[in-house]
Amino acid sequence: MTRALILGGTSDANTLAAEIARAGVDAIYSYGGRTRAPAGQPLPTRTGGFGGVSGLADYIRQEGITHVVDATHPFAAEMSRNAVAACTETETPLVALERAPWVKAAGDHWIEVADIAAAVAALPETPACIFLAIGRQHIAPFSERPQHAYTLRFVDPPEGALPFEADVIVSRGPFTLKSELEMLQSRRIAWIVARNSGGDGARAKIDAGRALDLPVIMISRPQLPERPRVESVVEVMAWLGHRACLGA
Ligand code: 3Y8
Ligand code: NAP
Repeated sequence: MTRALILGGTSDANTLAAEIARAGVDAIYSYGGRTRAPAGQPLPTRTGGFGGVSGLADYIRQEGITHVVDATHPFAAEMSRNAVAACTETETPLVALERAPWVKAAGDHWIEVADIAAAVAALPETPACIFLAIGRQHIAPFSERPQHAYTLRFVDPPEGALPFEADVIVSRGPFTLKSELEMLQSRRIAWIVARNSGGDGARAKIDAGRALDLPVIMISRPQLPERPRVESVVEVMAWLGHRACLGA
């Protein structure tokens, strides 16, 4: 009997949860607890870390989990690494639902960098209006370049002081081309810093950047261990032994 653990927290995970609920598959949706009011799910939900690899392995055993779907964000590297280790230890089938990275299109001005530190180093010397579209957790290194006027975008209002002077937009997305164009133009943004998240939920800023001929410092994805991966909810449902209703 299938009992799936969905490591969630993304729009793809939310689409998967709806399909799983529709198919009547026994499953638990898991959030890391990063946001104050995550979107509700049509599945039993748990929130917070498991306690590393051993905590996740114990959870799998105690909950009788038969399948794990890693539907976390491509930059949730620690969670993904732990899932590979815990599923290997407990011999539990694992599949990753991982959307393809964005690919540079004609007209894109990308400066592709490996990580946050390289993104900071890629910023111009002369003061500019910079949109940091990388959330809240990893912005501190940008305090090394205080000459710029930064716009940040968080899911929840900031708690406490920011590591540097910045203007914060509070919005959880997904975002539209129209709203991104308006935001970039009204704030006279000259540079965008983004992670190569892939998917549709956050690509509007990339399309808006192209339309406005803006340079985009694009942070590449972290390396993850080898694991079975698919790019669609339909493939996950087939892996779970169920037909998806999505456009079927
Ligand atoms: C808690 C679940 C939906 C899902 C929305 C997707 C789309 C918007 C793109 C920008 C980039 C960013 C950020 C982003 C995207 C979707 C999707 C996606 C980027 C929620 C969610 C959780 C989180 C955690 C949050 C991080 C932050 C990252 C904001 C829910 C809304 C910047 C990633 O304050 C914090 O601590 C926030 C932390 C991890 C990155 C960071 O380092 O700050 N996501 N995002 C999940 C959990 O607790 O397990 O609250 O409902 C999910 C979504 N985030 O359709 O409703 O791709 O799926 N999320 C990045 O760099 O790409 C926004 O602003 O343009
Ligand atoms: P991370 O750095 O890879 O994970 C750090 C620790 O947080 C993990 O080891 C685990 O703690 C806990 N954790 C993370 N995701 C979890 C989940 N879905 N369920 C239970 N525990 C989880 O994670 P992150 O990058 O902060 O991402 C956290 C959440 O936000 C994930 O659900 C992810 O899908 C979502 N998200 C992240 C981004 C991003 O840019 N990183 C973007 C959109 C959405 P233990 O070791 O104690 O088990």
